[in-house]
Amino acid sequence: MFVDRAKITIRSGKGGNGCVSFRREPFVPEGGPDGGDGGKGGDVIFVADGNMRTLMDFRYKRKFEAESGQDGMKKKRFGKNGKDLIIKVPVGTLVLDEETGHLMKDLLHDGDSFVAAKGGKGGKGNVNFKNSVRQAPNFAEAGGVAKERNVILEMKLIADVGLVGFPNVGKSTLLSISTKANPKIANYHFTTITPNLGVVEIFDNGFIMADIAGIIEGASEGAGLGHFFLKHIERTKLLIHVVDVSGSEGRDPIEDFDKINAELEKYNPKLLKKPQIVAANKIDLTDEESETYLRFKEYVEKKGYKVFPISAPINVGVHELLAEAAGMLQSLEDDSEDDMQYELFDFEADAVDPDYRTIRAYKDGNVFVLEGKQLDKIFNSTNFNDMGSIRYLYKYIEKNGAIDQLLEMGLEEGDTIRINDYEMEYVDEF
Ligand SMILES: Nc1nc2c(ncn2[C@@H]2O[C@H](COP(=O)(O)OP(=O)(O)OP(=O)(O)O)[C@@H](O)[C@H]2O)c(=O)[nH]1
Ligand SMILES: [Mg+2]
Repeated sequence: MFVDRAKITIRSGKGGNGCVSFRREPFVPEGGPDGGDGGKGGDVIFVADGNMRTLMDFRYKRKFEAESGQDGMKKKRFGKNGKDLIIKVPVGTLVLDEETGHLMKDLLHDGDSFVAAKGGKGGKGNVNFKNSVRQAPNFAEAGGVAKERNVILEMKLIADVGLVGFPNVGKSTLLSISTKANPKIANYHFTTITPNLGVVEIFDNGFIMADIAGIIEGASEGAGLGHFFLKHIERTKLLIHVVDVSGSEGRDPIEDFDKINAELEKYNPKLLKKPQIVAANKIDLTDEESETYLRFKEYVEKKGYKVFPISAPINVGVHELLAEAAGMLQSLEDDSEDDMQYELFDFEADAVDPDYRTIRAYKDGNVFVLEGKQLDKIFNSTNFNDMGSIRYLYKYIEKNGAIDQLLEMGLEEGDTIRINDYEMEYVDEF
């Protein structure tokens, strides 16, 4: 089975906390602060790996977490940075943010990489907070929080060759005879409802062939099933257009041929510009000298396509067809890159949060509550056993106008202010 979508949870490492420590030396009565900085948390990084073919691995492991930074230590020693977590994905994987559905990155080339969750910054040790007034800072900065998000990995099938054609013309039969793939084959329309992939092993380099659902008239506007899968063949380098030349269903092969090409062009004009080889299938039900076949051959060749009469189930003519495909692939440049139709989401903009500094104030019963993102960060860095540290928090709140807001809401001396789960009594003069 071919998996082309997976949902996973990633989490970067938390930054290590800054250390609170003071130099202790014999005969030095009051050593200065010497708490070192915490290490940075590890990033979660996606890397495209040319050796991976599927997203199968992600069905079994769904949680990925980078290492946290080590806390700072005394004697100004830095905590170690957390190790980045590298997640390998197949080339051609799209990484989408689950919450917004935005495309974060399209990993198109072998080795492409991107940071999907940045590790938290290391907190500064108390040695950094010493100044002329504050000789003995009894607090340090907490490490930056870890970032967790759900991402969807999506992979467009990257096949070298795409099989297109009306339903029931023998596309899956051709795939099954050319590769180890085992698609369902049956004598009715839309036997194939999900794409199948197979590796054609011919000469030295194999190539990947994809079989999609049959295409019918109107597919580009959504008729039938084929349109769901046309996107899968956008990135193929070459198309094999399978036509039932026996007219076994009462249709004319030339009309079939034109209709499919018209649908491809309507869906995306680039599809019709791709090199195309014509597989004239079910030749066993007619013959190479028949008028219908000769008429078809002449028509198609005049348009510049090569035609190969084949009978897929009995493996007649298939080798010649595949050899032509392999030869053409070798002479083709990879034109898949300019096929991008996605709007790129500016992932970095996500980090610039206009709301970061805002403090929200409201009343919960008798308690005055304050909430804010930067407030959270400073709050987490506060050492509540140390007056200097609490004062720093208080000054921040005051400077941001939150106290004024609370006073307007009726805050009086002795009232309770709550930040996260910490409650403190309001005193007018700190
Ligand atoms: N006589 C004959 N029958 C064939 C040939 N190729 C395929 N068939 C038969 O045609 C029917 C349809 O074959 P499939 O390979 O399922 O066709 P498909 O194009 O994948 O069909 P959908 O998935 O429905 O679009 C099956 O019954 C096959 O056995 C052929 O060359 N000669
Ligand atoms: Mg099929």
